[in-house]
Amino acid sequence: MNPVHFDSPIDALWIDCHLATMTGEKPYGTIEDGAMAVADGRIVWIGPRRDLPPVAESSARRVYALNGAWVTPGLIDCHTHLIYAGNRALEFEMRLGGATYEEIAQAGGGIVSTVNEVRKATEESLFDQSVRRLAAMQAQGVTTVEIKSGYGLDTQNELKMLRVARRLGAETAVRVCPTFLGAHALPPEYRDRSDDYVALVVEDMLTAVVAENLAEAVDVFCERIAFSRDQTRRIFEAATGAGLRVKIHAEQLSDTNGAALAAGYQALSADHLEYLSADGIHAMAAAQMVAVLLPGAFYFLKETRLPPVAGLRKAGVPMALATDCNPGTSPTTSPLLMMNLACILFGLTPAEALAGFTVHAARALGRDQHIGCLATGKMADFAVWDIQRPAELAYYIGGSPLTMTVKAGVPIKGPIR
Ligand code: DI6
Ligand code: FE
Repeated sequence: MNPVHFDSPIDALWIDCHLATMTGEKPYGTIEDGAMAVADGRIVWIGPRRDLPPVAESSARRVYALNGAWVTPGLIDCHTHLIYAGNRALEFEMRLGGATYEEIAQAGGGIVSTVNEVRKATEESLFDQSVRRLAAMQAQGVTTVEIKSGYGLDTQNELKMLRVARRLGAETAVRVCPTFLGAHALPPEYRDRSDDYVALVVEDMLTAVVAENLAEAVDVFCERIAFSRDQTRRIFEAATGAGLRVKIHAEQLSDTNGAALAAGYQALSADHLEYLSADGIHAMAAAQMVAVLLPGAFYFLKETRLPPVAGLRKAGVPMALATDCNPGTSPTTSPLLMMNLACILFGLTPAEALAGFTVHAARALGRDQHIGCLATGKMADFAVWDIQRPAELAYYIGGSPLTMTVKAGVPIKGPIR
């Protein structure tokens, strides 16, 4: 039991609820009929209500009785391309008519068409289009989101995207973790000159991103239709040299052994991973990386090759889940739907799916010291759900039983701006 300090006043006491703490060995880390005390935005006491000292209720400035609701850590969406302009419904129709994602990309569609939209958009318009998606995520319990650049692909527009990310964090109730993904696709003006583009990413963009402190991590799309291993290495050298953590889009469409390459740079995570090999799994385990699985993209591209979930489990590699929210391969803002897809398509348990959007997602962002589970000392970021058991979160196909979210101890009500 944790020490109790109810001599100084606490800001809020949360009672009449069940807690899925996502700590310990048991699935969900359940505390039935639990209680949580919050002061200065952090959890200062958590446990079964019967252990709560009677003085706690009188020393709390506010008491929230939740009517038997379930409380989970606030959901963390650790891989998104949430900032973009326009959409790709036309391309969706083309794909349904028989064109493949790679064919569309090679014909100048795909990512590049979103790049054109983003370059045309003002910062204001990009913000307005993106904040709606963030609001939709928040309505599903999200309190932290990672957002990647990668649709600007020149210095000015990559910075524009990251400034929008910063504004989203400042002007909404959602915590934003920005990632620089200059190496997402080759912009048309660098056709056949990909090494020159990588030089621009490293020398120009990254320098500017670091100077303005606009990103916490650097990501690379390492794939035969994107950037090579050598190019990825060059970017990771520069990024780690500048003190940034790295992550990688790897093994999505083929096995380029990108996860193992990233392991050599103490990467936070490797993401997608349908084609991850046994060697890749072991490299990730040794480097204590997180495997970020993205069932939305798998579903939307009608992929058939499954990520090696059993191998990851056996090797003890934590599995996070994310929406991959993007206009081309995962046009969704729904973490709950991703949990359902991960259970049905990838064979995760509902408890693993929730861990994928909480404790393991926090680690994929290097934020696990402060968020991702409900424990003494953690930020009081949580979601309150009108459900009977936590498996319901992965059970519904769409829909959201969310009652409210709380960020740093503050209940978030209504529209998030
Ligand atoms: N992998 C993906 O699935 C997305 N980016 C990436 O590196 C696709 C992004 C897009 O098509 O706009
Ligand atoms: Fe992605």
